[in-house]
Parts: sequence; C-alpha cells; structure tokens
Amino acid sequence: MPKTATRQKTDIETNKSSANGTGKTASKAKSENGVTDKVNRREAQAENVSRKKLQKDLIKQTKPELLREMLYQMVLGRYFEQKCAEVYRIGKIGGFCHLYIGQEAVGIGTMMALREDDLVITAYRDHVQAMVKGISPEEVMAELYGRVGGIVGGKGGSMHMFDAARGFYGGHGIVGGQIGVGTGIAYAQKYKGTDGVTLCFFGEAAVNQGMFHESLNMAQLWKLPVIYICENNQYGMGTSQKRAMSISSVAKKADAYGIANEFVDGMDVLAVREATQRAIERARKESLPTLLEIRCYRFMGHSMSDPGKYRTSDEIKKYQERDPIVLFRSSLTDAKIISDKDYAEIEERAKGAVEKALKFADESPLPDEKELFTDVYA
Ligand SMILES: Cc1ncc(C[n+]2csc(CCOP(=O)(O)OP(=O)(O)O)c2C)c(N)n1
Ligand SMILES: [Mg+2]
Repeated sequence: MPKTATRQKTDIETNKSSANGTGKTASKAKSENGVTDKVNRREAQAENVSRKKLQKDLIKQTKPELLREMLYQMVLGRYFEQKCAEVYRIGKIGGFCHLYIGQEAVGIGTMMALREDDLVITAYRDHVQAMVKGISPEEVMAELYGRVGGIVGGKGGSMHMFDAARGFYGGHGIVGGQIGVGTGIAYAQKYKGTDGVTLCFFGEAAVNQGMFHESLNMAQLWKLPVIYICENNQYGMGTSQKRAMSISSVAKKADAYGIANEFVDGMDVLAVREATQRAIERARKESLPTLLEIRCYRFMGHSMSDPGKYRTSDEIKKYQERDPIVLFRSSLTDAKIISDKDYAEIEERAKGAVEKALKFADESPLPDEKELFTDVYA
C-alpha cells in the first residue's frame, strides 16, 4: 500500500479543509428528506439553522449531563482521529487506517442510546465506536501502534478492535461481512432469552453485497432484535453512491423485506439518537429488526492512503458547514447547557485523554516473536 497520507485535512475550530479534487463544482441533485446534495454553502448554512431549531426541542427532553457527555465523546473522537492522522504520517501507525472525522454524530448518537449489555459490531472504521463501547483510548491507540497494550495485543491493528467482554464484536475488514455476523449475534441474544439488542454498522457500499439482503431477509423472518445502521457517507472508497447503486434510498430497500426503516440526518446527533431509541424499543419489546439509513459525510479520505481526487473541495466545504460537532455545540450553547468555558474544558479533557493514549502506546512494548504462533486457528 502506498505510504502517502491523505491530503485532506480538517480542523475542528476553523472548520476548514484543504482542497482535494478538481475544483469543479459537483452536479446538483434532488433533495431527500431535507438533506440536499446541492453544492451551495449558503443553503448548507440555512440547513444548519433549521437543524438547530429541531435540536432545541430534543435538548429540552434530554438530561444535561447526557448532552454534555455526548458532546465530550464527539470531541474526543475528533481529536483522537486527528492525532491518528498526525502520527500515521510520521510512521507510528502502519497499514490501513480509516478515520471517522465528520461521522461522529452517527456512532455517538446511536451508541449512547444503548444499554451497557447491548452488543455492537462494525466495519473497519471502528476506533470511535470501540471507545464509545468502553474500550479506553489507550487500548485503541496501542492497538493502532501494534503494541501489547492494544485491545487485541497489537495483532489486529486499526481495522480489528475487538472486546467481547464489553460487547464490541469488531472491527471487520470484509465489506458487508459483519452484517451476517451481526445478524447471528442478534439471533444468539434471542435464543438465550435476553432482551439485549445488536447494533450492526456498515457503509452504504456494503448494501450492494448479497450479505446485506440475505441478512435482512432472515432478520425479519426470524424476528431478530437487530438494528442495522447504514452509515451512508455517500462514497465507497473513491466511488460515489450515485455511480454504484440503482435505487439510491438505502432505507427503502428494507421495505422489500418488511423491515421498519428510517432515513436520518447524520449531522444531527440528537436526531440520530432519537431514531435509534425508536429502533431499540422495537427490538427490545417486540424483537423486531430496523434499518436506519443515516446520511453523513467523511471529511477525510477513505483511508490514510487516499489522495481524494474524486470529490471537489466545494462538496467537502458544504458538509463542513454542517459539522456535527459545531452544530451540537452551538445548540447546547444557545440552550445554556454549556458555556464557552465548559467547551474549553471539554476540549482540554479530550486532548488530555488523547495525549495519555499516545504516551501509553509509545511506552507499550512490541509483541514478543512467540506471539506469531498464538491465536492461530487454521
Ligand atoms: C468484500 C470486499 N470487497 C472489496 C473490499 C475493498 N474495500 C474496502 S473498503 C471499500 C468501500 C466500502 O465503502 P462503504 O461500505 O461505503 O464504507 P465506508 O468506507 O464509506 O465507511 C471497499 C470496496 C473489501 N474490503 N471487501
Ligand atoms: Mg461509504
């Protein structure tokens, strides 16, 4: 794999990105459920304002401590990933590394609606989900560094965070593979008579795989407590969804299997949490599956080796106008849930946690050579 790091950068404070792509304006597309694909910064800002109005009501219904914790988790995820990009570029992290910057509202909004004993499975863009499920930033960073202190002893790396004890079933590199495993986990929850639910994350490109369709069919046939979360960031590597999918609505595909579904704005952490709560209720009380299509956008390249030539800087800027962290912070400030000083403290806490993780990873030893022959099953 080429070692050239992605040229796209984003900054949480300045909300700016470096240009990638041709500089041409992307073609205009129809709006769907209030989320437009038009490259128009003014419209994007207007969408932000309307989102804030919606967030206002949800803020009133949510405990302030939870709201602050959600913001902290988003900021932690952002700083953690920014630091990953930095240390990747100096060779501290090797191999594949897919960052979550821009998509934080999806992982945090969905997972912060879960109970501790609920289970989670995802694809390779897994660092933030792993941390929200309780794996420490130290264990995630040391795993990225390939050190013994990593959550799987340094043997998995970026794509294979895993901790069954905390209900985190990976970290999977085969596109769509985890959808079948997630369906099986939900089957086991039901078989054992628990009222736990499974959150199964995947990207929109995985929807074109047979595994998605076979799993949805079984989940509805067997009435499984699984919540399929399609993180629709609109690209599968360098291929836009528009070039790869015959019917662009992922949510509607669930209709073919009789599964409840919703389209959600993935820049709005509270809308994400609310939709997930409905799905959790359905799974826990009625043992029924749901598909949530959560529309989001990754601000960085597909992975650290992506030169990002397939999208325009205009398109990236449009989504950065709707940065989920900036939006949520601003809503919480308006609602007087946080002050500027509180936000500064949240940032300091997050930066401190990331620094601690880096130090831990740096000091953790490399695995012993003998480890090459342990955990080998075939
Ligand atoms: C079965 C399989 N085919 C192809 C690949 C190569 N591949 C890695 S990531 C990726 C794109 C997946 O995009 P998406 O599911 O939308 O997730 P995102 O990266 O956008 O989060 C592809 C094709 C793979 N890992 N597995
Ligand atoms: Mg995608």
